[in-house]
Amino acid sequence: MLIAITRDVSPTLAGCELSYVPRTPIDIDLAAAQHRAYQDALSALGCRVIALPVEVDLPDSVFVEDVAIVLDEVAIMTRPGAESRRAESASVANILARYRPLHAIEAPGTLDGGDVMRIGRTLYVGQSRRSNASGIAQLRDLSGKFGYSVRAVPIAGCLHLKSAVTQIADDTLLLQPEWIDRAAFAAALVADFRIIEIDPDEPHAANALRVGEGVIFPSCFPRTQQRMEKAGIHAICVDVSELQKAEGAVTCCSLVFQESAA
Ligand code: CIR
Repeated sequence: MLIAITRDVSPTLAGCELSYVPRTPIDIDLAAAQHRAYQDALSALGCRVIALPVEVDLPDSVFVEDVAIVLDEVAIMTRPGAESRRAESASVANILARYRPLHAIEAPGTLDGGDVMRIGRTLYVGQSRRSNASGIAQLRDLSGKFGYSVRAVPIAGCLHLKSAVTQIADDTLLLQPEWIDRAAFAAALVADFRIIEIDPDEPHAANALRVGEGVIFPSCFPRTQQRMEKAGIHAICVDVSELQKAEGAVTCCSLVFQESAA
């Protein structure tokens, strides 16, 4: 069974961290409604959704992806690059401990889950403002014990690796070429990977969430969605406009994993 850990939207979301998008007013009621629809999409794709209670004092706490990396055998609590986000970890660690042995990135390392994309036994990690060399090295050591290899990937112009690239099918990546070099995935390409580039008019469209055989995708990127459809990939579209104003998107609002550890 697939588990999806989520957390309801904080009423203080408007005080979120922002790096590459300008601050604009956020409609909190609409954000909460959009988040419920997102949770419904996760359920429709077969997840048992666990909604952690609101953290009123933690504006970004809806973005649970950033505080943990859940692998088949183990979960690694990150140490988010934004100090304001570090207190989000405790409640997520509590729930994850039911499903996986826990390890943790320690100071001076920083790492955001949004920077980590797994393809097979390889973890691609964005060298972003949030994830530093120590955090990446610690991830390499911790995950290496379970047979994963880590490849650090330069990114530019966006918050996280998964702002620039996500996996949308066994053999397909969705990628924003202005923010990441497709050559970083040459090793995966050898195994017949396809890369679909986002439509240039939709610069933020590379973040899609693969859940089982399905994909959740923001409804505001129809041109990129059409490219996916042409490639035979059908997405469930959700409106996440208010979460996007907080520099979030669809991967960042959940931690999705198989219930039983390998
Ligand atoms: C932040 O800057 O940390 C939040 N406002 C947005 C985090 C989005 N997380 C993600 O894409 N994994």
